Amino acid sequence: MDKHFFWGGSIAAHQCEGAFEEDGKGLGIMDLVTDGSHERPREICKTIEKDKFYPSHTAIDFYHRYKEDIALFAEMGFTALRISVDWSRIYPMGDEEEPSQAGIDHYVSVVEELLRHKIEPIVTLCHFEMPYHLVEQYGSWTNRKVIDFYLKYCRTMFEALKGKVRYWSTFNELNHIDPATEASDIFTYIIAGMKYSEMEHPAQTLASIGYHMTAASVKAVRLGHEIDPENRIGCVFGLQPVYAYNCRPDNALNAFQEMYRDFYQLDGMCRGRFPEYKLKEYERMGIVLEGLEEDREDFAKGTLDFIGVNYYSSSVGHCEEMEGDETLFGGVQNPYLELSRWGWSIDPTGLRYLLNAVYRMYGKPVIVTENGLGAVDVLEEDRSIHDDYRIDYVSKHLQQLKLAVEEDGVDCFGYLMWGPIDLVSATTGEMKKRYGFIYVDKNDDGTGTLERYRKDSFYWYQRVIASGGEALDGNG
Ligand code: BGP
Repeated sequence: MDKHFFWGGSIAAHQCEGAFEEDGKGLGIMDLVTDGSHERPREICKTIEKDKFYPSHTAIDFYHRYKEDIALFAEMGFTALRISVDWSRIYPMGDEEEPSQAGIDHYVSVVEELLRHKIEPIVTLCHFEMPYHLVEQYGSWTNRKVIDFYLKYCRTMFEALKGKVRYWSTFNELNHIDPATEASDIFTYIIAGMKYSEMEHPAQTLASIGYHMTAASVKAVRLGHEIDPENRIGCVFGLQPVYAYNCRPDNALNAFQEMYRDFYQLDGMCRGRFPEYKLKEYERMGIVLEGLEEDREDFAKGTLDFIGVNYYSSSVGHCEEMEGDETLFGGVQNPYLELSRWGWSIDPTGLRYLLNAVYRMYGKPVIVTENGLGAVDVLEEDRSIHDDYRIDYVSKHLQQLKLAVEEDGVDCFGYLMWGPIDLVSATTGEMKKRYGFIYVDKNDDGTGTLERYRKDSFYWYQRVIASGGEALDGNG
């Protein structure tokens, strides 16, 4: 791979930092979500209840251990790390006049530590970390005032990290909410702090949230470019190929529609205008959007510099001939693919398919901002962890990524593995669903020493990076 290709990983503040009450941090939406499991959904609370366990409150204590963890990433040879800033550390309530200096200082220190190790920081401005007060007091993204609060927060970070951070993402996975389809509570909550089942007019609410976040992103891109023209600003999407079950035209059309449902915001951010087809659909559904005229210029001038793709699995479009289990992100399970223990299909070819689709559609540089396998790891007595299944997963995906770049000509400039250090699962709240190259001694109930241990995959990824992506087989 090109020598400028970014090799690294992605983490998110609410899943790794802990320290949820330190240095004036406000309550973030994920601070109200309890632990759960594959079988038991996480509970979404309105206040913190004493007898419940909230994994984000302590997480893996990255807030205090970031130096030690960044040294481990450097040891693996990382050239990039995607982190997120927790909005509620900068503006604890979201609507204050002045930001919290302690919050800003913390992220400046983290970024400086990365730079000291020659690791490029890639900063997500909102990875499910909205101040809860903005939900309670203002109705979250249904209210256009929240766009202004978000932009104020973005300005604070663009200015604080000017000259230090060049790569930004306005949001993480603001997709998965489409007014035409039923959403799950956890998805609408992590994106906007609101439960789907409690929305009075779900279609209108989801459309407003989706539109306002898209408008917030294009405005943030403009702002970031004004503050520093060197800034490269993208947005991260959680995408998956949806295959047609067979060549019956109806099935092909349905699979297409199910797949591209996740793309309307990306269209809006890349093509200089909010998509006409979505407005037509809204008209038919009686949905009204506010601010279209006012935001027009921002859409035209705030197009993305790059696209971040989070890729985990693929699915099959619904059709009469096949009944299968529903997947988390829509569509049904593909009978040709194996599933992870959490029911996510494993489809390396899907990564090549998706990178091609996204690159050909928009012609913009693409980066894999997340990819990985959630699995149960065993810590042996000698503190080793033999995770050959993870090596196999990442290796096969990297082989497909290479084909996309070297044979198909996709301009993909990096691979960031999700959760290079074990952290709290977003959908289930578990620690046991581990992604890392680095094992963290922490259990689902919060017990554990928090010690870090290198897994077999740690040494494997180190060899992959050192070889510039050549040594992809299990033995390096
Ligand atoms: C993505 C999110 C991440 C991460 C990942 C894995 O959608 O951007 O925050 O959590 O999925 O999901 P999980 O943690 O539920 O296994």
